[in-house]
Parts: sequence; structure tokens; C-alpha cells
Amino acid sequence: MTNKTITVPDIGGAEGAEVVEVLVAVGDRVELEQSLIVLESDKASMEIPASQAGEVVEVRVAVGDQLSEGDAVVVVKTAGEAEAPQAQPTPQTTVATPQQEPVADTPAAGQSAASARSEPALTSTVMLVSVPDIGTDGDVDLVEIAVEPGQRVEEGDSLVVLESDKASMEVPSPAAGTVIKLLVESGIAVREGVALLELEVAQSVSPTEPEAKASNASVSSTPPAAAVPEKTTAPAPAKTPMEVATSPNAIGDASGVYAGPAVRKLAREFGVPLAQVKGSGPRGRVLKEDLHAFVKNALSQSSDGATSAAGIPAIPEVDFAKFGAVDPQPRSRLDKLTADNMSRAWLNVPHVTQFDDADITDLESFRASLKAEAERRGTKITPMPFLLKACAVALNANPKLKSSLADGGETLVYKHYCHIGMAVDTPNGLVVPVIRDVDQKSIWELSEEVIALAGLARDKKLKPDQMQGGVFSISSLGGIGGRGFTPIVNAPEVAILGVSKASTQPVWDGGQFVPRTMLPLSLSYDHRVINGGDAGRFLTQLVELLSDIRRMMM
Ligand code: CAO
Repeated sequence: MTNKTITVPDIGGAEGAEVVEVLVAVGDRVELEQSLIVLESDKASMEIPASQAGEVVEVRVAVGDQLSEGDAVVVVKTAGEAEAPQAQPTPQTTVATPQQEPVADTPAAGQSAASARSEPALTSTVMLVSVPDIGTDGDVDLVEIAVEPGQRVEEGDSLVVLESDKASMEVPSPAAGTVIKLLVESGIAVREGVALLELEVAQSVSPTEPEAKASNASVSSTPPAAAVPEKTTAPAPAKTPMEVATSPNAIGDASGVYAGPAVRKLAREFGVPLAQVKGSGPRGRVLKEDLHAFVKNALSQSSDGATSAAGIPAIPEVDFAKFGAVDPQPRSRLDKLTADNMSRAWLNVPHVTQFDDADITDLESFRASLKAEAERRGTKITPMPFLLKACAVALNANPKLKSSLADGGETLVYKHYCHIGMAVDTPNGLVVPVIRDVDQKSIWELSEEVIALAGLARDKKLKPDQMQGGVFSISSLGGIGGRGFTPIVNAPEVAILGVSKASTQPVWDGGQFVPRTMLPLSLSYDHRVINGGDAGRFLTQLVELLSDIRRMMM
């Protein structure tokens, strides 16, 4: 048994390449050629393979270290195990100079070859851009095409991304120009010399120059896209969701995603669209852990029912920064919770929404008459307590509207209590405090409770039991505005009332139009439980109660 130190091999002269991932730990068994770390130079990312099989006894590097050829990576304990035939395997890493052949040149019509040679003129040259020397004689996968016909590219812009089992590499444009024609498609295997695309290059040259220029066209002097995500995304055409969905790449278009070959391979195996995975590595690089977390999250979502409508294609992530300045803000826990609840309800509950208007002219006159008394009591009275009371009366008369499904739909639970939730818009997000026993409380009591609970909600002081036990919800946007909306049922409740802004409308009284204060109402319900007749009876009664509040006492 001997200990052997594995060092950084020749990495194409790159000095100070950064360690962006360490793929092994002490105690791991590594095989010959197994990737140990991922290095990133300003030209490419590369995986450093083991030149010796054995057990890792020491890891000499950490993420962020800068390494050059000869620097120690790990120490392995060997038991006379095979070494690589070469002292140091060479990582397939850096992007080599692309080969291009001018396939046509177009001196001005009527120009003689001699004069074309002697006098510089503005010519349009079509270059054939081919797979450059990629350090291997074998095939590599063409995993991404970063351009499309008609697209203008600058010298060094990424044209395609190739991927071997050791490295991903971008083929930069040898010159500025316009892509005329793609000669390959994503997903095929290519090798050195395979023509990738035709590039039209306009330049002031003599006809002999293009060849010279072509052969001198150097590799990108800017970092490849894999090293600088901003650079990648900028020239790439904006992808519409449809384009992503129909991409020949079965798991979506991963162009612009900053990830190493091992992670890309794993993503393909999992069928994960890499563009949807948030990278936690340096400069947003997607790590294996990110991929695992993504898959774990997707699995837990489908098992808790949040995505019970499995198979719904995810909405692709968009790099909004491509279109202008952006300000990404982390969402509050409450916002994310609300989003989950909304998605769950939307996906599980077949919604129907029914609309009506209540004539609240008399209610508003009565409410106005209470203003002085409200001030004396140190409170104020809004339409909400009347809405709560009217709903309680209508719910008790139509108990199905306050029931809930149980036992996977086998049972309908009727409730003998009448606790109603009230959606409250707070700076922190949407919360729904529940007012208990609404049917047993006076308008004044309800008014005080609305104000108290809304205050607690805005101050983030609601206790969990103040948000539980509701049988029905009211979402009032009346103080804000709008003619109507379709609220989402707050499952396991089976119905919710949306209240929009009251306004004065001309109403026909049988002999003439009269101005009346009309309140738009929308009732959304779970059509598995509530049918149109149930909802119609409930809403009609609610409208009658609000139009003549004396009926609430009957
Ligand atoms: N039409 C016209 N005016 C209305 C109205 C309506 N439907 N409802 C309320 N108003 C008036 C009130 O009378 C009050 O006016 P005055 O100050 O002149 O009396 C003003 O609008 C503000 O009322 P309010 O909204 O503060 O009070 P409220 O009791 O009606 O509502 C509450 C309480 C907690 C629901 C409310 O503060 C709130 O948070 N609203 C937003 C709810 C929300 O975001 N819902 C969306 C849920 S997403 O599905």
C-alpha cells in the first residue's frame, strides 16, 4: 500500500483555474479516470480525472482555490493498482480554434480577379464553421445550439455547446457576422471537422484575406458562456415557452445554464430541465446537490397532492435580465405558502363562479345613519359586518355551502357552527383570519372583530387558532375597486364570496330608471359538492338579505 498524490495535469497552460466543485471526499474509493474536481478557467470548465485508482486519504483542495498544472489535488492510498498509461491524463477542456473554410466569396460583379486581389473591397464571405480540435478523435454530443439563422453574432459569441463525458465546451464564433444556415441539430454526435453552420461575414478585404483571417480567427477572448452566465444569455435568442417545449433536446433548452458535464448528464438521466434548476454554486453554477434538491422537491410536491394533476408541464424559467433591468426579491414565507394553497385549491377543486348584484342603497343609508354612533363607540362601521351577517344567515339556510368533503370524497361533513374567514391583504401577504360564530354576533360585535382581526393580521400577530375552523370565506376588494372577480375556493371549504366595489347604477323600477347603489358579488364554489341550484339559491338569498337587511332578523 502506498500513498500517491494526484496533481493537476496539463490544462492547456491555464494558470490559477478556480476549483468550483470537489467531487470526492476522504474515504471515497476512486477509479482510474474518475472525476475528482471541476476547475474553471476563463475559457472553459473541466473535470480533473484520477490518474490513479485507490482510496482518497486526503483532499488537498477546496472550492475557490486557484490551481495550476502540478498542484496537488488529492492523495490516494493504492494497493498496487493500475495507473493511467500516461503519467497525467489530459482533461478535455479548453475550446480550440474552430476550423472555417470560406465556401464562397463574392467580389463585386464585373470586378476582375486581378483587381479584386489588388484592390480591397467590401465583400461578403460565407464561412463554414466546423467543429474544432476538441482533444479527442471520438464523437462528442452536440447538446445546445445557441444561435439561429438570421442571428447576428460577434466574434467569440458561443455558437454551439459540445459535451464529452469529461467536459463541456463552447464553440465560439470565429468572426462577427450573421448566421446563414444551421447544418446540425441539437442532440447529434459530432467530431472534429463536422460542419456546424454557415456564417456570412461582411468585411473590407481582398479576396485572399478571408482565408488568412479565418485561420487566424482565435478562440474567444471573452470567457465562454459557461464561465460567465451573463455572457451566455445575452446573445442567445429569447426562447418562448413553445420553443422550449418543442426543442429537440428532450428536457428543454439548457442553453445559458451554467453547469458541468456531469450535472448535465445527470439532468438528462433524471429528465430534469436544467433551466429550471437554481444553481447554488459560484456564479450560479448548478451543482449535483441542486439537481438532487430539485428532484426531491418535485417528488414531495407530487406526493403531498400539491401537484396531483401530475404531468402538467412546468412553466419555464425566463432570464428576465435579458430584456432590461430587474430586481429579484426573495418572497416571504407567507407569500409562498399562499401560492401553494392557491395552486392546491385551483388544481383540486373544479370551480364555477356565479355573479349577481345586491341593491345596498338602503343598507348604505342605514350604515351612514350609524356613523355618529360608531364614533361615540370609538369604532367605524364598513359594509363587511353586514356581509358577514348576511352570509351567516344564508349559510345556515343553505348548509351545503358550509360543508366539506371528507374520506376522499365518500363523506360530506355538515357543520353546526358558522365561522367565516375574511381575506386580509397585508404588506406581508394574504391571510384569512376567521370570525367565530358569526350567526350569534351583533353587527357592532362583528364590526369590532373585523377591525381587531384585520389589525392583528397586518401586525403579524394572529395566532394559528384565529385562522382555523372557517366554513366559508369572504374576499372583499370593495375598498380597492373592480367590477368583479372570480375568487379561488379556500379548500376544504366549498364556497367563497368575492365582493367588488359598490357603485351607483341606473336601475329600472318598473316605471323609470332610478339611481341605486349596487354591490357586485361573485360566488365561486366547488362543483363536486355544490351544484348550480344550490349556489343560485344561496346567492339569491344573500342578495335579498343585503337589499333588505330587515330580513336578517327573520
Ligand atoms: N364597495 C364600496 N366601498 C367599500 C366596499 C365596497 N364593497 N367595501 C368597503 N368599502 C369602503 C369602506 O366603507 C371604507 O370606506 P370609508 O372609509 O369611506 O368608510 C373603505 O372602503 C375601506 O374599507 P376597508 O376595506 O378598510 O374595510 P372593510 O371592512 O370593508 O374590509 C378588510 C376589511 C380586512 C377585508 C380590508 O381591510 C381588506 O384587507 N381588504 C382587502 C382584502 C383582500 O385583499 N382581498 C383579496 C383577497 S385575494 O382573493
